[in-house]
Amino acid sequence: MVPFIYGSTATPISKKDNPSDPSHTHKWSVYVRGVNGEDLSFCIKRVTIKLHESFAVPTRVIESPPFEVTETGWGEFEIMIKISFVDSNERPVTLYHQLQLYPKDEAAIQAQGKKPVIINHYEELVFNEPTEDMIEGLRAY
Ligand code: SLL
Repeated sequence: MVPFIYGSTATPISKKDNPSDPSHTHKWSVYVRGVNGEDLSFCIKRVTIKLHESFAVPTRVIESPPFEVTETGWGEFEIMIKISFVDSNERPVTLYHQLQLYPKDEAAIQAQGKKPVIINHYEELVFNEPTEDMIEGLRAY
């Protein structure tokens, strides 16, 4: 069993931080990583992250860690995250994450200032027949 985190962090940016596109209000990252930031490449081969179609290149394929996309933008949307494994016998796993730029309640928006909005989901990968390499990797995890 491999515990991991997927989610996003988003920080407001001011126009002068992003003069090329003043409509962009936030800088954000979406990621898949170990619960303490560990590198999961011992079992993850590739992470495909599908963004909203308003992005010039919506599908991002990440073949090496960090399995992460950082962007600037203006809106919230659902992100598809597909995880493919080193062991090709393991079926890829598809997850959905709602990108959140703004805190949920009014009080938090007032208090926010430039603090990031962080939404993390904790999940576990269960491999029925882990390979020797994976067992070795898990020992180090
Ligand atoms: C909304 N349904 O209207 C959502 C869509 C899309 C956000 C949000 C694009 C950035 C760029 C961007 O931030 N799209 O132009 O590269 O709120």
